[in-house]
Amino acid sequence: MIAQQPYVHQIEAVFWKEFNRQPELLVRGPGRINLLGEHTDYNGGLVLPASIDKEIIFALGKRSDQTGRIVAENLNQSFSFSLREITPSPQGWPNYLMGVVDQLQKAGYFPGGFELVFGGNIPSGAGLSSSAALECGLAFGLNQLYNLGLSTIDMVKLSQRAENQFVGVNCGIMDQFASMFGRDQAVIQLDCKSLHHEYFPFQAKDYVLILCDTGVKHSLNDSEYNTRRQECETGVSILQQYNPEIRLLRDATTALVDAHRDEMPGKVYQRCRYVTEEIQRVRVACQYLLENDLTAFGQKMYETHAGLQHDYEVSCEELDFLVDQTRADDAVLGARMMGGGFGGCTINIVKREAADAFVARMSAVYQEKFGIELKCYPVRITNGTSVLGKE
Ligand code: GAF
Repeated sequence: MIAQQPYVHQIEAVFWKEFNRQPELLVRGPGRINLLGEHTDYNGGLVLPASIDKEIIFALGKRSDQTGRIVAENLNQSFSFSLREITPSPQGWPNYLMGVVDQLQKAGYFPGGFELVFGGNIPSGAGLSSSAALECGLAFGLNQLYNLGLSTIDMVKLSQRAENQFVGVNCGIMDQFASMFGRDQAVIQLDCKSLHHEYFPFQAKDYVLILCDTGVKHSLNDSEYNTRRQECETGVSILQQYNPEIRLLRDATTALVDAHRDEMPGKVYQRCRYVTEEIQRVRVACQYLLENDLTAFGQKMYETHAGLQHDYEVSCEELDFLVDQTRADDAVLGARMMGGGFGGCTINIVKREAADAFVARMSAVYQEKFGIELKCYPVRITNGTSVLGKE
């Protein structure tokens, strides 16, 4: 169980103030990190995420009508909608929640109305999947509140569809899966094709995971994400001409991609090679975790960064700078950009005893180079979405 944060009481208090009663249910929906396996999920490959102690708390209660009344505590905003007529809102954030209700209904589940206050400590825009935490937390909460009978994997898939179809972001399944299936002190090796998953121990007693937030989000983000997906699909269609059994890049090997290099446009070749190498890297790195060899694991993180920087081309100056700054630091075992790219955070494995010095040094050099205050978040791996108090 993780220690309850002071904002849990704040959220309960706001629920009282708004709705004049206690919430019936408190749910915790965590954000996620990803240790390795970047841009592999939509290629059916392996990823290695975990849910963390950056979270959204949901205070929920039933209503007797068909209305959803929502208060976003951090934003000091509220929103109401009819469950009978769900249409996207220009306000943005309500779409992650309405999308879940919409998908529940499309799948034949009909929760009644609800009152919701949510808030937490996931830094916005840092790439820690507050969107997946929102979707999964509400799916989980309504499933509990109304006894809908959905399985955990149903809720994951439904939350991903909410993001794809209602919000309009063409993400893979990693973020929602990690937010739901996370486990204390373990990373999840998820096969994004079969959805088979295994937990690998990540008990970095002498080390701490620190996220360094660039504070930037370059606008290329969404369009380039979709372009990468298309480039991977182009690669698959070329490989398919020779190997009809290949449906996704995860069905190919680096050797096969190399064998067809001449048939592929240069960028398509680079993307495909990165993806096949990255999937293999996850396999090898998990073996290192079993051997408790975090030094070798950290080297794989640097290899991933190089692939994302040079072959997949989703990094940016700020991320590269932060990773480069760690290379000569003996206290850092591994560092890389994390998530979709073009901004957000780097993830670093740092010796616990050197963590404060690491944060101070990184903040100073980043401020000097870019004039931006570097926010650093030490994170702990926790259980996934759960009823608060029962995690
Ligand atoms: C974003 C997406 F939402 C994930 O599905 C994944 O593709 C990731 O980028 C890159 O690994 O977080």
